[in-house]
Amino acid sequence: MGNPQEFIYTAILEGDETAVSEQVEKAIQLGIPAGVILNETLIPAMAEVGELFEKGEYFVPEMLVAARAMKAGLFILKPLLVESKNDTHGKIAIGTVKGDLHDIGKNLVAIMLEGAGFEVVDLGVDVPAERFIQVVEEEHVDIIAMSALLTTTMVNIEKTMQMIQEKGIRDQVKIMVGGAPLTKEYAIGIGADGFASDASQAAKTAIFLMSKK
Ligand code: B1M
Repeated sequence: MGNPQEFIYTAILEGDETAVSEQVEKAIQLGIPAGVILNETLIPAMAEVGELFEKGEYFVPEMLVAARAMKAGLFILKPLLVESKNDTHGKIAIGTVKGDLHDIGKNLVAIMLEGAGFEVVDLGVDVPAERFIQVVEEEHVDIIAMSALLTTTMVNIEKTMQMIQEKGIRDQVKIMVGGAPLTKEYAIGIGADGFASDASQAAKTAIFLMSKK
């Protein structure tokens, strides 16, 4: 018999949502920490899905079912990853920018931010600049967190920042950005206040930005 982590890995590659749920439950029962299941199994399995897509062995439908399977696992892990919400650090609106439908990384960042004590307003995917502006104006969020997974949608982070500047509300909000194609240099270049390469780093970055408000 293999261990549940091997089963989870294979089940994500096969897009088998039910098997992922069952094996994640089993791994938890065996005492494997949620962070280990996430970082050593779910995330590497998705990385392999990306590699198979690049090699032309997987196509969009396979990526889609793998993503659904990963989400099923994340759903079970979420309560274990979000530990305490008692100490509210501030309010953050998070979204994947316009034109971009990738939400697993963004969801993971939202989970970690909640776990770090932030009130999180999740705007979803394909979020236009106007919607980010609306939450700054109407919900007075402290931080806007923008995610982009495609080189073609990174530009919409810059466009959103430009529109926030033009609206005259840039000094009301801190802006942090992230997503696989982004770099710290890019974030500095476009004038973002913060960048994080992964979800736990994102929570640290947000706490740091609140200390600068
Ligand atoms: Co797409 N896709 N996809 N895809 N997809 C990638 C991103 C790609 C790298 C695959 C590849 O070629 N290897 C490639 C992008 C190439 C590029 O631009 N450089 C790609 C492509 C090309 C496409 C399409 C264009 C394919 C097509 O239609 N021909 C299309 C675009 C659709 C669109 O968005 N308009 C497309 C579609 C899809 C699906 C819908 C099928 C599905 C997404 C389903 C979903 O999210 N609900 C999908 C998937 C699953 C992937 C891969 C395989 C996995 C992404 C993922 O969830 N990773 C991906 C390949 C890969 O990443 N290796 C790929 C796991 C996740 C935990 O990691 O999202 O990186 P990640 O998030 C990390 C960090 O980046 C960071 O923290 C997270 C946690 O550690 N982070 C932040 C993310 N946001 C942050 C924000 C922050 C801070 C940190 O602060 C605000």
